[in-house]
Amino acid sequence: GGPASLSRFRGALVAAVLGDCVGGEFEGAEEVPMESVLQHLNSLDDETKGNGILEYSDDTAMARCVVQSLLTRTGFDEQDMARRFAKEYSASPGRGYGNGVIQVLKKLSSPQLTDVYQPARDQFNGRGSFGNGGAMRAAPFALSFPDLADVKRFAHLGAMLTHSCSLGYNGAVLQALAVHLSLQGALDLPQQFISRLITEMEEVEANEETRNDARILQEAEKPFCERLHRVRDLMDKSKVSIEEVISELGNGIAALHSVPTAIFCVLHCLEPRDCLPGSFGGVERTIAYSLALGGDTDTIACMAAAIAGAHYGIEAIPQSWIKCCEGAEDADMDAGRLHKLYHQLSQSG
Ligand code: R7I
Ligand code: MG
Ligand code: MG
Repeated sequence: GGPASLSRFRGALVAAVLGDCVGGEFEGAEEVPMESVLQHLNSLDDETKGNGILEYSDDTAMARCVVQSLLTRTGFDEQDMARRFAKEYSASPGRGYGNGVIQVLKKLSSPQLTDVYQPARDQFNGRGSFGNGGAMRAAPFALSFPDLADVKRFAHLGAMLTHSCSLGYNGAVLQALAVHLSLQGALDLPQQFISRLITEMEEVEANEETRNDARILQEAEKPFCERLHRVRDLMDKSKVSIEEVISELGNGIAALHSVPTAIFCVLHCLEPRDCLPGSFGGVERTIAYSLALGGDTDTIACMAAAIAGAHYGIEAIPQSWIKCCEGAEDADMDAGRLHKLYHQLSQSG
């Protein structure tokens, strides 16, 4: 489809759910042989095996809250979004939430709470969380707001409800920017895509909070920009090993060690790869490759798949995968609603 087509919206939101559901199998595993990944993915096609339904985790649970809030409020409403996070957590606390964020979600359900951003600020001795929990649910911001400045602003604020460290919320901004650009067709020119992300993040990271957090955590002055340069260097190499990707970009639970990694997975899988079946389309390649990195597989696959899905569209997603992932059909319906909101906002803006 063309820029911002319905197929791209559906592709992005559905693929994100698949990445989460399918990636859950290997979350936290240190080494994941590609053979195990392909075995797991092949079993999705085999209905007789009766794999049952793969459940989604906190990644999708929170993204669904973001979607419902943006749709119901026709835009960003921090009170409403915070309430939905809290309600979702108390209804299904067993979705695999990060250890720290649970405290925030409990505090957010208190009726006495006046500032919904305060619980997040109290995390980790007042420094805030740098986990990837803000980034894992950032795609819906790109699918709601046509204007780039709005995508950045609301992805930032949406992440701040749980992640007040710049290394957390800037990861959410980067993930939303990547989905935004992919939706416009920017992955047709991968070199320009990565350059564009670097240019945008130069601006996003040009402030006191980012410099402070980076200094305290002993990172480069503009941590995400530095990582995106590493992504570009890896893109330029003719051969890249899994070990190299992990050591250069990471596969961990910090946004800094997972959002640039997810972006690399998408870029690396734009073309067929020897290690992946020739029958795989782009979304399948991206998810398979993300899982083979090990570590925070559900989240890296979820974020990479959202970006890839916005590029390839819904046609690139196997029906059999949709059928065995909890919440995939819902995501498809919601994508249609977000597509409407997006085009409604682009006419009024
Ligand atoms: O970021 P968050 O929502 O976790 C998301 C991850 C995804 O992989 C999900 O799939 C789920 O498995 O969890 O939750 P947080 O608790 O805010 O952050 C995750 C973890 O990062 C924390 O439990 C800490 O171990 C670590 N972390 C920090 N550690 C030290 N200092 C995050 N921020 C800090 C910090 O400032
Ligand atoms: Mg999860
Ligand atoms: Mg995870």
